[in-house]
Amino acid sequence: MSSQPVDSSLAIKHINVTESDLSLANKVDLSPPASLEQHESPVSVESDKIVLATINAKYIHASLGLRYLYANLKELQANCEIKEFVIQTRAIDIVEQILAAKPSIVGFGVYIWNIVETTNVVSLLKVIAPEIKVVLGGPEVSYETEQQTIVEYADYVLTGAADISFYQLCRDIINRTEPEQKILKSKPVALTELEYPYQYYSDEDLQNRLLYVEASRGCPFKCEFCLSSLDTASNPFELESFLAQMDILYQRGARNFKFIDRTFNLNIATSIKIMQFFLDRMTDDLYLHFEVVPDHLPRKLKEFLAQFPDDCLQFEVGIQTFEPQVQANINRKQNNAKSKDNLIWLRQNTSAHIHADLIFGLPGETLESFRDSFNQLYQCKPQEIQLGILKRLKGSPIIRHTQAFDLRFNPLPPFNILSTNLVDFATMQLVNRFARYWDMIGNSGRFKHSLPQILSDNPFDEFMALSNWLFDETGQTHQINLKRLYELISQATEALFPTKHQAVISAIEQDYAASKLKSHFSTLKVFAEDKSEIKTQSKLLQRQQRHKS
Ligand code: B12
Ligand code: SF4
Repeated sequence: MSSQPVDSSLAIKHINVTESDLSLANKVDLSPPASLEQHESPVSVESDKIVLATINAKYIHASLGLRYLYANLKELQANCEIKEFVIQTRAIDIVEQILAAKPSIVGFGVYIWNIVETTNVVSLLKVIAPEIKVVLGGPEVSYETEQQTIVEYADYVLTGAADISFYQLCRDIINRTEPEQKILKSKPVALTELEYPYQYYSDEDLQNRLLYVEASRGCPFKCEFCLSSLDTASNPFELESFLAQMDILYQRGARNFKFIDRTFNLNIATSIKIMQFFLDRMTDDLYLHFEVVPDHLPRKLKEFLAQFPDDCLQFEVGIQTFEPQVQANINRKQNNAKSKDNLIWLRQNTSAHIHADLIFGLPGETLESFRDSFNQLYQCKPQEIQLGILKRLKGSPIIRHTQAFDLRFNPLPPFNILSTNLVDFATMQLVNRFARYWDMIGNSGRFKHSLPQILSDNPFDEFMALSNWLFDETGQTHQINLKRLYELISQATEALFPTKHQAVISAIEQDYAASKLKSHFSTLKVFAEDKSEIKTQSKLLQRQQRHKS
């Protein structure tokens, strides 16, 4: 693209040039100011063209934040283009695609999952086309802003919800009335003044991606590990107009709605109206995801939930910890008994898929107290238990405990906790691997018959033993192929719980059959060492198989 040698000092040089120099270069005749002449940019810039870009965690996640900014760009919208990328794309290719649009302003949505990649993109962009104004926004740059490398490369950072402030800043840049400060705080937005973004989900988005929607913004709770604890309240969008938007999406063929409201069941009357809206439009392929607080399911809401058919509802239920002292430390108000009763009720009376979250590494948590939380949650039988490791989110109040609990966080994304005063690094690693294997074995649903037999009534300890055995044996927590995983679990059971082995093998055979893997179960190496026993076993299984058929 550029014949210009890559000189990283250029970016720094550019930042030292005053804002007004650059705006003149851009807006008057597109030639660089005298001070930049020897680094003449090879990239042409179309007057007032805006690109809104972000790097999503995966293709399936469409960015709602960018669509809000785009929806509220008023007269500037016609000259704006959204460009979404995924984190696997090389920075240089992203830059190339952005430059192809010839923008004069590029806004980047910056999040914990893309901070490294976006920093690379912005630094490259500023070398190749220093005259382009780069505006950053999003939760990752909204706190501890000055300390971040990416901010050095940017022209502006707009912290907070920028639905309206991005428009105002672009207008100021275009009118050459740019603000002097680099870091600007967005004013709180009145939801009633916002244009809805949903029409900017394309038909391709509707077909292939998760559609994020929000009926409210903010959270009234104050769990200190979470960024939403900084919100003062949960503010609803006007329900009728919101549902009208959902109806348009539905009429266009959308069937996969992911509600990102922090607490969907906060206002029960609203939750019920939303439920009723979808019940009235029920189809076989409708899929709804909600984040709910577990201790607030009044009878009226339960009656509605029970009416939904199979495979339609998914609930993300934050438990985080059942340990009262840890809950107090992080300011999380949760009625544990009610939460457990409700989880059990949901499993017994609805077909909702429950995805329950626990976090390890919270201040005051020990391996033993975490084990208790896991065991209690396991007894409630959610289909999935998401085991998260505490992360240091910029701006989250949990940071206040850093000294008292000797919280040591990874300085690099995802800023995960490495040790606390109660959990050493080695233990943290054990739980990290436990979480990874749990995803593969527990949450995948591939071991539905065998896993309960392995775990019996001591789930945490038995799974920890399994996890440690798997890691000792393979040295891997990723890229274990499925057939091998069935073999490994059989072998681990033989080594760790020999008395259960025979029963577990039979259950694994059922799970294996459900997996639809091609090779016959009898070819699996279900014993670790004894080859002759394997042969006998395979013969035995083959005979049993013949009897069955
Ligand atoms: C969808 C989502 C995801 C998706 C990813 C989506 C994607 N695009 O790829 C998935 C499920 C993968 C995900 C994962 C995680 N997530 Co998440 N996620 C969300 C969620 C629920 C919705 C985001 C959203 O659309 N919000 C609605 C829009 C309107 O708000 P917004 O995105 O913040 O955008 C506004 C502003 O930020 C700003 N803005 C945004 N872009 C831009 C661009 C410019 C130029 C400007 C000026 C402003 C600006 O203006 C927008 C409009 O007001 C939020 C919680 C929430 N309700 O916001 C958490 C959230 C973003 N996630 C969070 C976290 C911590 C995680 C995880 C680390 C959780 C974990 N597993 O431990 C992982 C990381 C994944 C990874 N691979 O590393 C944190 C963010 C922390 C951070 N600093 O980025 C949030 C805020 C949750 C929280 N309350 O703590 N997440
Ligand atoms: S964890 Fe959930 S309930 Fe707690 S502050 Fe965050 S969004 Fe609100």
